[in-house]
Amino acid sequence: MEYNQLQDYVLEFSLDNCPRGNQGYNRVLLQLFGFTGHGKSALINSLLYVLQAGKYKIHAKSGMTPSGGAVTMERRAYEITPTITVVDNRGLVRMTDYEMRMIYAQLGNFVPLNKKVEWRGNYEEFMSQLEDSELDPNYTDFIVPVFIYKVLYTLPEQEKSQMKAFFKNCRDLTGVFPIVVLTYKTSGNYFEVEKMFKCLGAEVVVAVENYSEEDQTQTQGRNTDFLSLLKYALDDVRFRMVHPRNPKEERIQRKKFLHIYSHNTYMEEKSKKERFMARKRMEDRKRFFARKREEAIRKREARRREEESREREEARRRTEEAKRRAEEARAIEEARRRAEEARAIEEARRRAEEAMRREEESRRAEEAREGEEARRREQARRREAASRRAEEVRERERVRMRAEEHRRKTEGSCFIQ
Ligand SMILES: Nc1nc2c(ncn2[C@@H]2O[C@H](COP(=O)(O)OP(=O)(O)OP(=O)(O)O)[C@@H](O)[C@H]2O)c(=O)[nH]1
Ligand SMILES: [Mg+2]
Repeated sequence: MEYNQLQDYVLEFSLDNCPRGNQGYNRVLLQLFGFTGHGKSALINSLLYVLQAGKYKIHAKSGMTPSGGAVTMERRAYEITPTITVVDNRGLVRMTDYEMRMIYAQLGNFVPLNKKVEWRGNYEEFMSQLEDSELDPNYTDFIVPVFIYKVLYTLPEQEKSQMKAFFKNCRDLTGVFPIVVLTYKTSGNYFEVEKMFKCLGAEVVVAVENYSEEDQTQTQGRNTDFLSLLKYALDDVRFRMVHPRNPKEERIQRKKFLHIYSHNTYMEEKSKKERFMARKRMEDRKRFFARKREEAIRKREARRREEESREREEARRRTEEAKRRAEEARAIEEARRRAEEARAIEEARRRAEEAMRREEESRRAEEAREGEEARRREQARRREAASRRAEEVRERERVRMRAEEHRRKTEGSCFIQ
């Protein structure tokens, strides 16, 4: 189909022109879903830019929050052709049960438009909100789910099965597999991502590069991607409108689905919680016994350590005692040795004194003997001197007598003459 034909097809599509007329539907509602920041609002701006001749305008607020949280918090509808309305739903952060429940509630048109979408974690609150939707029931929208996914994002392995289940639930809820729109077409390998979604059950995958304030240059190829997306959606509507439909009945079916889904997830959550609590109780009990066992081991260990330390103390005390005794023995031995030494010294001193005394005595005796000797010698000398003097005296006497004799003789001779 040529570009202009494609555009006309989209712009001129009317539910009234379906084989069985509109069957009670008055608009095609493209319900946009997906993770936050993947380009849902940007897609609405791009669709309006492509379909309404004129300048690029921001209709749906698009961008990034500094915290990485969602920009679109309200469920808002944008009419892009007289038949097609696109709904910018609140995006997913994580595919938790309660976020998914709210996604299905939005998808089933049970959450009011233009009001802040609150994630209801509580089952009862969620069910009451579901009932509130009966105040203004909407069963004239022909719902087409459209899942928006950024090519650059890598879906964690464990979320792939959740995604598959999500697609199946979308089909059960709306009667059609969601059309997958890959944004950021030129920034990543969208063939690979397309393959992944096809493997997860997606029937139609369209890659687009969204327009933005910074990037408004329209090309035929780029615009064709957006128009093709709309054509796929309308073809699907036309395909389903071939069969007789009952919008009220479909709404009831959607509500039943939501009831069952919510109830099942609630029961699952409840039994998960119960299993968790039972496991926790079991673990608590295990922990309690383990703690008791540990305590007993700790006590035993403490007792053993106490015993060991007592034994060590006893050994230390014994060693100390032995040391003390050895010290005492050594001290006694030392004292004995010292006494012995002192005795020996005393003995030696005594002996030395004795020797000295004896020496003194013998010296004195020697001196006495020598004195005696000297005295005797002196006496002998004196006697000798006396006998010499007596001899001398006798000699002198003899000399004198001789002299006298001589003199007398001399004198006698003189007289004779
Ligand atoms: N380059 C490029 N940027 C895109 C594309 N699609 C969206 N963006 C940018 O991605 C950012 C987030 O886009 P939004 O449209 O706000 O995302 P959202 O899914 O509406 O996010 P929430 O409202 O937070 O759930 C914006 O800055 C967009 O300009 C795309 O195809 N290519
Ligand atoms: Mg948004």
